[in-house]
Amino acid sequence: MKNSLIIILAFFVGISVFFLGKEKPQHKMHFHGQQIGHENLKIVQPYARVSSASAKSGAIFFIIENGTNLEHKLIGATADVAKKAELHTHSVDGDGVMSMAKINDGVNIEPKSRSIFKRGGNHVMIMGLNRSLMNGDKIHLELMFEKKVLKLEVLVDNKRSEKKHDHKMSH
Ligand SMILES: [Cu+2]
Repeated sequence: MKNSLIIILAFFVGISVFFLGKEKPQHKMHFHGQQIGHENLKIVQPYARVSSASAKSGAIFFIIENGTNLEHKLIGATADVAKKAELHTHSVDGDGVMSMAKINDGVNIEPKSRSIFKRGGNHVMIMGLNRSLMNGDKIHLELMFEKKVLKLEVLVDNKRSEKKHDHKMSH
């Protein structure tokens, strides 16, 4: 009697271990318009780059995650270290020459999706820097969305490579 009880117990322990082991980790974040698990509008992985300590301009990159059920539109930015901050994108002309262009009509982020601002693509351009920026320096950035303003601190990170993004982006 005791033995069969132990066998039954062992059986149930075995079954639960089996099912626990099968449980896959939950990936709440997805790319390309798939579900995002949280319910906020937020900025992740921000960083800034300047070409040198004497540069008069720089660029800020980040990912906007719109976990809400509303469309959000980024329409402008300000930074404490610069006279002016603009939303920029890159375009390639007929000769394959890449140049920057100001985004005049904002950037829409669909509900439950994300928008990646990265090198060679969309970025916030900070112009007329009022001091020299070095690696590790802090920038106070305000991102103006139509429905709200997000404030964040961005570190200058000239050594950051874009590899992490490229890997996640590949499909
Ligand atoms: Cu630019």
